[in-house]
Amino acid sequence: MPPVPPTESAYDRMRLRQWYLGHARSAGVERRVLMKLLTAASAAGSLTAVGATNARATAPTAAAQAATATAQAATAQAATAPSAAPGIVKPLPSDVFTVRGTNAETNFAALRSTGRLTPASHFFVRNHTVTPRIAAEDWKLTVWGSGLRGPAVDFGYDDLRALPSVTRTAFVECAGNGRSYYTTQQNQQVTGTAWTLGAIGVGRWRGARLGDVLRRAGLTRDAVDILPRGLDSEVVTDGVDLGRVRRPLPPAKALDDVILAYEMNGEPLPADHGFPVRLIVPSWVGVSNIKWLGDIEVSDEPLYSPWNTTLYRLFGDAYPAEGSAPLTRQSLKSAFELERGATVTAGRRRILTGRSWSGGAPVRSVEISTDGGAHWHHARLRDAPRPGNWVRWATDWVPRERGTAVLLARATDRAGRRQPEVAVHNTQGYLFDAVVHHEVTVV
Ligand SMILES: Nc1nc2c(c(=O)[nH]1)N[C@H]1C(S)=C(S)[C@@H](COP(=O)(O)O)O[C@H]1N2
Ligand SMILES: [Mo]
Repeated sequence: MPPVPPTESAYDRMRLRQWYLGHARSAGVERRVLMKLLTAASAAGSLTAVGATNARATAPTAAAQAATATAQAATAQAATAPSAAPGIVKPLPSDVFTVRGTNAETNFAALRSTGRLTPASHFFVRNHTVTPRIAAEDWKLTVWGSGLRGPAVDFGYDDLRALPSVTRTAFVECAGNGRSYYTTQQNQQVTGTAWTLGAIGVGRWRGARLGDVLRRAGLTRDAVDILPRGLDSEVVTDGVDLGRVRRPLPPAKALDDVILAYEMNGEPLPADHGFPVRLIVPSWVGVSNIKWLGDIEVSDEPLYSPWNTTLYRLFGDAYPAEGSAPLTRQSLKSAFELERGATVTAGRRRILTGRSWSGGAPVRSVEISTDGGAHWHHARLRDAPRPGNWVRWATDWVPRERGTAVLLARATDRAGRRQPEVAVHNTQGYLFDAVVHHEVTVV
């Protein structure tokens, strides 16, 4: 029987209390260092927007510079840089991607020609360092820790493929998707990669259930945290080595719908998206979906890493000093499949298309305004709403007045949540959910 924890936030409050009391272990980074980072994060009111992480030793100087550029500089750089991001293997044509430091954002307009699934050629990449090249035959996954009945258990690529497989359609979306709008739309400072709305993709993932693997490895009822870790290099931020990307999952989620994916859209995973095996954690923040998975610690005491203490919590005026609970579900967003500042012809009918999604519940409806919010009407949904997926929508528009028109799309999900006009600020710019102002020029 899987342990049944309380709600996500109650689970976390308990963990955080245990950690402060010294009853939880900081996995792989000193407690003292984490405490310092935590203090800095909660005090960070006036930081400039940066991609704060650098690839250790491997990134060329240009990459390091790009990764530490300010939001404005990053945007300017993206406009002029050749379509290459240090450490990303696949081609990044500039009509499809905007390079941001070690990451590549999908241009939403480029999704117009794609279906509900995002092809690998269009899927955004978020790399803390660089894409490692790993051969399937050299790869193994080690499951280990105090929450197992016995010693560590290894699974090879073929072992994993021999387990019963499941297929799930799910988005992977960075928690910072939409972050730049805190600054450009709300005039607030945030840290992190200055994404617009393209740090999301929807894949059809096939793999083994994490629950099956954990049970085979001898999971006990005493396990309280499951810590998957990537094989890419250590992440160094401001001179502090945070270790390899890892973030604990509560057993309730790990045993629910999480898979160890080896296929994306019917093909082996591409290198940039985690080959040979990555985690897929439906509806949760992107960082949960650990790529290039190498080991999983199963612990009978609570675990902490920078990715659930100083990073991926909400800090700021609206939140307690130690931050919110670690982020779990993604927020609600909508985007037009149209270039920003596009030129459209007055008096000519056109079809506006876009997509809306929510980590909370399937999208129920989408409203559109073509006059900056004075009038709203419902868009036609072109997909059946499903959890962890987006819906494509369309609406007709005949632009009348010449000049600037502000297009708005506002989704409501089945949990009753509707995109607000203003997102509540947090210092790291996570979970933006406000309606985005999409300006176009009518000529
Ligand atoms: N090992 C590892 N896993 C990782 C990351 C990483 O840098 N290293 N980035 C995370 C983040 S922040 C996001 S948003 C997603 C992005 O997945 P994608 O690059 O396949 O789009 O992967 C997550 N998994
Ligand atoms: Mo992310």
